[in-house]
Amino acid sequence: MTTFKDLSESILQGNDSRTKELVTEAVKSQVPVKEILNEGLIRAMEIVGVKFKNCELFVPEVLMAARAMKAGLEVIRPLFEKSGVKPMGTAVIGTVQGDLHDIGKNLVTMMMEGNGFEVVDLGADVPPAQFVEKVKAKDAKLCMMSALLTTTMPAMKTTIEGLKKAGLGGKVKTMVGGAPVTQKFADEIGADGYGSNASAAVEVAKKLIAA
Ligand code: B1M
Repeated sequence: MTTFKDLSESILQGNDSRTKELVTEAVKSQVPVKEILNEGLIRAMEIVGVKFKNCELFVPEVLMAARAMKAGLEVIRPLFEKSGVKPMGTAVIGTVQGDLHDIGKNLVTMMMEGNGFEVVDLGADVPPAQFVEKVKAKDAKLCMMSALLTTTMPAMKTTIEGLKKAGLGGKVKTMVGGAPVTQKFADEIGADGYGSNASAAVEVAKKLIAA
């Protein structure tokens, strides 16, 4: 039987095939998907973060861990996707310009899709103009921005300003998130919503759509 300790170890070792195997085993043993995600995959990346900060892990190891985590995510992704659910609305999502961190953004995407949103994922390092263009083209109800670096957080403000300049201010709701982002920052830059984690992001997105 898979333990979260085994799962953490396989992610820390950057072993993607083992991670996939362990997540598959956990699913077969009927461990709730949310638990696999929160207690297994996300917890492991938190440990990676601490080790990275303490210089116990370096960029290549962190990248391998990220790849292993993604392999685990792919196993549970279909379980989040409900078939036949009418889309709640379209959301455009991306990691802002200058920022390559995409794991948290991918999690938010997955949770949004699992909750019936149609999500257009622009990837990482997304310039403000690209957000604006896609929101317009897809008539999106939500523009969701992720940032993991304090240095890239200002790009969220620039993007919100770009949407307003393009006349989309009243049409699209903006949401921000990522480890260094706070509710206070979201308020300061005029974002409509903030999510501290992927589940919270979905709840906030639903409220914004309903408003
Ligand atoms: Co980077 N990195 N990194 N890194 N990295 C951090 C962010 C850092 C905190 C590490 C540290 O020093 N402790 C630090 C930032 C410091 C700062 O800005 N104050 C840092 C740094 C400095 C850097 C580089 C500059 C390092 C270098 O090159 N010297 C460089 C920058 C590259 C760039 O972006 N231009 C860099 C590079 C990398 C890798 C490429 C090696 C890799 C990224 C791989 C990838 O994403 N494909 C990486 C990683 C993996 C990390 C850490 C270790 C883990 C991030 C992660 O994936 N967490 C990270 C340390 C940490 O955060 N503890 C670190 C797991 C993920 C599930 O959490 O993304 O927070 P998170 O997402 C959460 C919530 O925040 C929220 O939901 C998610 C799920 O709950 N959320 C949203 C996220 N987006 C949301 C959007 C929403 C709502 C909620 O609405 C729109």
